[in-house]
Amino acid sequence: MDIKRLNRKKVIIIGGDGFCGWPTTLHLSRQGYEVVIVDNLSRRNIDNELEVESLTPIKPLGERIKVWQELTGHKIRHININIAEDYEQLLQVLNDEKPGTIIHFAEQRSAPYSMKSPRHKRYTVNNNINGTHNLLCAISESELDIHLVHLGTMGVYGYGTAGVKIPEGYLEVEVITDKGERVEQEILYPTNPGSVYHMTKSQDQLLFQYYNKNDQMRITDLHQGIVWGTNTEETKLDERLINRFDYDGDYGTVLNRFLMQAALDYPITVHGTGGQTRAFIHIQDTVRCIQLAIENPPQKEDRVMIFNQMTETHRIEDLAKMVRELTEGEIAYVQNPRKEAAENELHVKNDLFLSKGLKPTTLNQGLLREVSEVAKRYAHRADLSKIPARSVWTKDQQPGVPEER
Ligand code: NAD
Ligand code: USQ
Repeated sequence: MDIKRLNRKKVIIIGGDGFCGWPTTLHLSRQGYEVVIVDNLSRRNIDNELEVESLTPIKPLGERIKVWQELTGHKIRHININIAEDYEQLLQVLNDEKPGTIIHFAEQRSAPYSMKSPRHKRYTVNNNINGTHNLLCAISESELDIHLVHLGTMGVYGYGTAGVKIPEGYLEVEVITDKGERVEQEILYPTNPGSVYHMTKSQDQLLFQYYNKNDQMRITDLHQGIVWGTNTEETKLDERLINRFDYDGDYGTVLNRFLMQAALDYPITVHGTGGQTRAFIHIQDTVRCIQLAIENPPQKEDRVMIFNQMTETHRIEDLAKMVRELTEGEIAYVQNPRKEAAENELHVKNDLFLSKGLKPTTLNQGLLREVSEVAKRYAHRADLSKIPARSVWTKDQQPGVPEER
């Protein structure tokens, strides 16, 4: 492989039109990276399918890119490819562009959407696993020494690990051989996905292990927690650069949903008892972490580098109470439409990002208020009928609808 052929300051962002991808695109463009977005706009089509829109009025991708260039002089290009299907075109893009880094955001990322029906389960598996494998295969076939940075999820670990601090990807185990000798071994932390979506991320991990071992591919897998917030320093520069704000029962993530619900005088929908504990990260830290990951690539001989991309953990009920205090909202304990533990502890290591210089943005009243104000500003765009989580994990479960709605 000829390292010199690569443009180290060029980044292909696959999924660069999405919630995490768009602010990352702008952040890296501002930092002097040449950015090419590859995105088939499937997320916008899913909005059409679900008959829902981002709470914030997002502009077409072409307009977003034009506004950014007018404001900053930085050029961004967009190539419309379905990476799960258009293998030859994807390979051509890699050979033409020769990027130093590819960031892979392009997966169907909603757990409830992945559980809606057999069609949604199959779409999620086909899109996510084929997309990831096509990308690995294309990098291998191109013979370019590209660093692949993938957005994975904390959900691959499962959440029921009382008393165990979740390590960054790997677990040291002691194996007893048939001669009775104790041998130390490092294995991938056993996966325990909670939805078809999370299962695809578990499968991704094996694909990375294999290509890393076979092709010495340089891969960083970021096990990200639930992202909250909407805007970043760059998306705030002009309303036409605004980021998505998903609030519906399929794509809205929990803290943003709670803030939006309270802002709209809708009951805060806690699933079950709210004893579930989850890992969180603010969108501004997402983009910072990705820059840190790009700038600290693994060496060719290294194993897949896994970072836990999260800054704090919270119980869902505690978040609901925090939002209630901030906004005087009301909490509704609704049926849990998911199959998940009613209560769990969660302790997570995130030493790698801290060691690379991340200064975590943790939950604070100012930031919560900022999201709540965005929700209030665009409240008139909300369709209240889209708020309840209606996708159930098994047929005998009930949707998460507050009683009076
Ligand atoms: P998103 O749905 O907003 O963005 C994904 C983007 O990828 C969309 O623009 C979509 O059009 C594109 N895409 C999907 N499939 C594609 C394909 N086959 N070919 C080309 N483009 C395709 O999702 P997001 O919230 O920005 O999440 C990005 C990544 O981060 C996902 O992999 C997700 O699993 C991961 N992640 C997200 C969160 C979160 O809270 N949002 C948390 C942890 C991890
Ligand atoms: N929940 C509620 N009320 C709601 C919505 C959700 O109580 O109105 C609960 C859910 O039951 C769950 C928790 O909040 O226990 C988190 O749900 P979520 O939708 O915010 O997060 P999740 O489905 O796990 O998925 C999101 C992203 C996904 C990412 C994942 C990171 O959509 O792409 O991988 O967060 S993690 O959770 O760490 O695996």
